[in-house]
Parts: sequence; structure tokens; C-alpha cells
Amino acid sequence: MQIILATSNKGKVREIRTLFEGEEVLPFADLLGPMEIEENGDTFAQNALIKARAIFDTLKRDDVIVVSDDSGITVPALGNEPGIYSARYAGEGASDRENLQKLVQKLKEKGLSSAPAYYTAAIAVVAPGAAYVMHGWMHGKVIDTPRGEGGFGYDPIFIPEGFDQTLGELAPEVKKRLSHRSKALRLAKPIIEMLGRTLVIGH
Ligand code: ITT
Repeated sequence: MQIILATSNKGKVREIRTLFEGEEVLPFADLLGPMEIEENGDTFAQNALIKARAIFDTLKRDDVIVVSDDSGITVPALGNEPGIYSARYAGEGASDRENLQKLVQKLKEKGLSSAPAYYTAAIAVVAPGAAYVMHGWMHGKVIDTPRGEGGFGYDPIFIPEGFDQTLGELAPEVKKRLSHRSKALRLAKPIIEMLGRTLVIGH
């Protein structure tokens, strides 16, 4: 079974691969080259489905399963920013560092050195005649000083509930155990395996 990831985010590819050891997991660009997908949904779930369907429709193959991830961080004290706009918080094409710095600046403008926050991941699974979306969340807080180089995106300013270190400082195994992405993918796994058996029987 080939699992094609509808993402260009290397951090996501790395994390998703560790949850599918033994399976062939390829980012779509390995098959299709770079492709822009307009994420114009109003929710994580809609955007996840938009990405997975776009890649599934472009591949035109009935022997693959496409998996996408739409995710982001929400800070209630900042009016639920950046939420679904996490990847473009500092503007279209902004880097992870620029987005993180914008969040730090927003905290400072509010006079906050930390604030409760949570990550959301919507994982979409699209295969012939099938489409599913699963969610996962990770709660904690954001701080105004980045610490550590691990993870990606907002991880250097995110401290999960029950910990004192940021996801930038904690071992990848800790994030794998706790993360929004892992939780949603653990729900997705039996569905992917079931769809995989259907694909094999169909050929
Ligand atoms: P694709 O759409 O190609 O998958 P993307 O980075 O644009 O890649 P999203 O639109 O889902 O993905 O935006 C997710 C953003 O939320 C991402 O750029 C990070 O800044 C942030 N994010 C999501 N999950 C994260 C995590 O586990 N750790 C840190 N930041 C995360």
C-alpha cells in the first residue's frame, strides 16, 4: 500500500512517517513535483479535505491512499488567532520563524509573557470512493521567548500541559506521544489499514 501525503511541510512528513513505520509513505511532490493548492476552507477539516482531494484528483490513481494534515495553533487570549491562518500569520509565504515572531509580538502587545494555547490537527484520508476526517488536539501554553531547536513551526514557544520545557526542547518521542497530529493519526490508522485491504482485494 502506498500512502501519499498531501503536504509540502517537511516537519509534518517527518512526524507522520514515524507513525507509519513499515509502510511506503511519500510526499506528493515526489510523484507530481511542486503544486500550489488554495486552502480556502473555513475550518481545519475543510482545508484538510481540500488538500487530500486535490492530490487524489491530480494523481488519477485508484491504488493509493492520500493523507493530508491541516493544523495550527489557537490562542484564546488573542481572539483565537492564528487558528487556521497559522501558516500565513505573518503574511502569505511567511517562514515558520516570522509566524512565531508575530505571535510573540502579539503576546507582548497584550502585556502577556504566556497564555493558554492549543494545537489542532485535522487529518483527511481520501481513497477511491472514500473520504474521512479525524481531529486531534494538544493543550498547553505559549511563551514570549523561543527555546530549543526541535520540532517545527511554533514548537519553540509551546509548552505542553504537565511540562516545563517547550516542544523545541523536549525529545521528539514526547511530542509523538502527546501531539495533536499523533492523536488524529492514531484514529486514522485503522481506517487507512481497512482501505488498504480493500485496495489490495480490488487488484
Ligand atoms: P501543507 O499545507 O503543505 O500541509 P502548511 O505548513 O502550509 O503545509 P498548514 O496550512 O496546515 O500547513 O499550516 C500549519 C501551520 O501550523 C504550520 O505552518 C505551523 O506553523 C503550525 N503547526 C501545525 N502543527 C504544528 C506542530 O506540530 N508544531 C508546530 N507548529 C505547527
